[in-house]
Amino acid sequence: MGVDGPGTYFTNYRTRDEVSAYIDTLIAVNPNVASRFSLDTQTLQGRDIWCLKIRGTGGPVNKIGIELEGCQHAREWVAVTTPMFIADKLIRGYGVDPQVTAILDNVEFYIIPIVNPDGYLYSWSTDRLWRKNRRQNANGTFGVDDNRNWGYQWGGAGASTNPADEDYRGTGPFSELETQAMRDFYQAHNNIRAAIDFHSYSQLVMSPWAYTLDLPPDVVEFNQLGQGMADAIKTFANMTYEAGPVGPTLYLASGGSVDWTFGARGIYSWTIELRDTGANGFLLPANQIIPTGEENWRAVLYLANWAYTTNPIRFTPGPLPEYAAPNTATPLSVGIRALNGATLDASSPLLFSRVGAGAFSSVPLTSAGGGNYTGSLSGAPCGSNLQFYYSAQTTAAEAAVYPAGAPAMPLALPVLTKTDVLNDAFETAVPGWTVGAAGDTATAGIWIRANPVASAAQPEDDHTPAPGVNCYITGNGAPGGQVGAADVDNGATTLTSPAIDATGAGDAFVSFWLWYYNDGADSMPISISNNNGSSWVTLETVTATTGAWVRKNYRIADFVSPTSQVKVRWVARDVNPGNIVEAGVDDFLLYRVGCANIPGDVNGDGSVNFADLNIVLSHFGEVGPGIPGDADGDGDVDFADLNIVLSNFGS
Ligand code: 0X9
Ligand code: ZN
Repeated sequence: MGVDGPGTYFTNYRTRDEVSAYIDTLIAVNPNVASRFSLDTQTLQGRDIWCLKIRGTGGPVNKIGIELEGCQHAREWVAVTTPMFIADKLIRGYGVDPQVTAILDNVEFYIIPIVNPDGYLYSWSTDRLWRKNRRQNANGTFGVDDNRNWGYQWGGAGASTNPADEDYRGTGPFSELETQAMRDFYQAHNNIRAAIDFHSYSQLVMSPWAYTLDLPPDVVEFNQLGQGMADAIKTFANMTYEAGPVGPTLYLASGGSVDWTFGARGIYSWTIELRDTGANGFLLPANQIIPTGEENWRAVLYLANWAYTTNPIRFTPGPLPEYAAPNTATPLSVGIRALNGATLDASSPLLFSRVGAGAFSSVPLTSAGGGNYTGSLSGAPCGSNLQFYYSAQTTAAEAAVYPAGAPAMPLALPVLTKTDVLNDAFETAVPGWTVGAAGDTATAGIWIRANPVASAAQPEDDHTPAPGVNCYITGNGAPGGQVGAADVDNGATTLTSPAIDATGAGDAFVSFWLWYYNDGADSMPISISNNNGSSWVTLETVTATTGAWVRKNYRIADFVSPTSQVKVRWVARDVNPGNIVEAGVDDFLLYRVGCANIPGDVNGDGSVNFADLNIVLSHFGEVGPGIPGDADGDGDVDFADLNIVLSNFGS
């Protein structure tokens, strides 16, 4: 043995005394990184529950913790050898393998190879297939299942009330000395972010919950990490371990460590069922100790790398308007939470903002409960650009910003007035919409304004949120009809908007929500006219099936110059009568964005006041393009500009 390697230690299962001797051997390999302590509570039979602590000598003083445990269930001997194998790799790899060194300089490991020593000894001395601890129950039977005795959702599904059963839950939450010891250990080590409870057998990598089939918060992260560990396991000997939450993957089991550690302490917690899948079951041949250790070592490396390199703070920004209204506060909301056992410093979230360039200033965000925060951007002049970002930190001072590129790449909101000229959800008849045009020959699927009836090609619901129900659609078939029911056949059907006034301050846009389905070589031209329909310019020719309502948005000046007689039309057509063609249009909007043009409103905030006067005076006499205060836009700031501001003062 010694520094070089474990020798023959992992060629066989080991008694508790041999495990203890090997813990001493490992500590002797590198006493600077490895040490042993016993949990505060001993077992009923007076045995210590040992913890092997491993941490690097470099890196930050405050490291996150990862806990690995085995042998809540006495007969699962490979769940003792596997955490010991991982301890061996960590201790011998420190200062030798750069990856291990980096991990141990950032993560301290707590390895508890025998949670249930009384049961483990009994499985060696008397009953190889003993599972529980060795408590004598009131009715004279022996053993409580430690992995049904933890205090989160204790006593729920998949835990027996019968002391004779293998999954007996005990007389109350944490009635057992082993689970008490573990609970107190976690409470004394609040840096622990991730934990793996090793069991055998079935080859599963399982996350919370075990007490319910409901999915936990952070299910996305759990699924990614679980699959990542299973993939890492596979790289060694191509063994398949299935990943998923305990309940759906295995069975419901309440009162387990995986639920308490996550539910009560926020730790990213796992139950790994080791080899095999049943050929040998609990009696796994000793020649599988090393390969089982190797493949799970890879899973632990994956988890540890993630745990210390991934910032635990997650921001979920609320919806933003497209534009901020000038001189009006813009409310903001953002969800902020800490993952992976970290705790958000509830008073840390800040909103940083600025108008245009310059320094950001910050104000605290206000907690709205449930991990949601609110804030507000101060009103800014029309035409300016609001920039902002969020920051927060954990109680361990891990800081994060959103967006991640801030402050260099903040969020931005243009400050402009948005004016709806025609906003038509097609719920009621608005005058001027017409169906039919010269050249329309379709014999079926003619545009109608209606509540759509689903087919495989047509939506059941319009786009407008409830109570909205109607849209324009290319015909309705009978409910439950075939895919081709009332689709467009034998030519074109044209929907045309009324003439709309797109003139006025700012830039005019047309937007709407579109549904399109086409299984052949058909296409739907969408066109715009600025002369009441005398001539048309194509906005887009849609060919691809959308399969959903999609938003379309066009700046009118990119196609035609905006006039008071702008029209839009959609020509759904079926060139080959055998094809399926369906189209829908909803939530039509013609709008303008810009700044109302008040003479003398040189800062564009919608009124002429001392702020404008001040701008003119402070730039008085300057010459050049775009000088602030150049009210008449003639390239200098002079008495003509001052006169414009004064004569419109107060408007
Ligand atoms: O039933 C168990 O405790 C575990 N399976 S085993 O065959 N090793 O006994 C699964 C445990 C799932 N995790 C939790 N319930 N915490
Ligand atoms: Zn087990």
